[in-house]
Amino acid sequence: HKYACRLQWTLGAGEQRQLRGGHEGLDIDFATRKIASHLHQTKVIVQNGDKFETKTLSTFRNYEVNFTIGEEFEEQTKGLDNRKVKTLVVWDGDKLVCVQKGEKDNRGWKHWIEGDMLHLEITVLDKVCHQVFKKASEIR
Ligand code: YOG
Repeated sequence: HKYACRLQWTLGAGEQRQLRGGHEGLDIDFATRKIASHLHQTKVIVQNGDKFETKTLSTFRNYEVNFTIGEEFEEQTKGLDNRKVKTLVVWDGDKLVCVQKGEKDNRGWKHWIEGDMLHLEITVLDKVCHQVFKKASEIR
């Protein structure tokens, strides 16, 4: 994983599964859930060795978070559920695994790549949201 690259991925509205359950798990209000479940998102991931810059872009809201593998940091989920969590991202084989310690138990996400697809599994409590993004571009 020692390389620098920028990957951009797009998610179609039909490709997010069980998202509503996750939104409820995070106490997102009905109106926001309604909007969020129909969003097309773009995921931009810039990797430089152990350092990652991630952007989740949509017409409704954007979310950016940067992290270094193995270094716990305080994450403010601004514009999402607006909570403060202690976040740690590590590699588990070829999966990027994130644990977000805070008010909500069993919270985190996993990223992995299968061919031209970027998978994202977001978990909170007993809810799991699986999103599949298609590769849009690659700039090295
Ligand atoms: O991604 O943590 O990729 O590195 C998931 C939405 C919806 C706002 C966002 C805006 C969680 C209302 C994933 C969606 C639901 C719903 C576009 C962000 C919460 C609120 C931003 C994320 C990781 C992994 C960052």
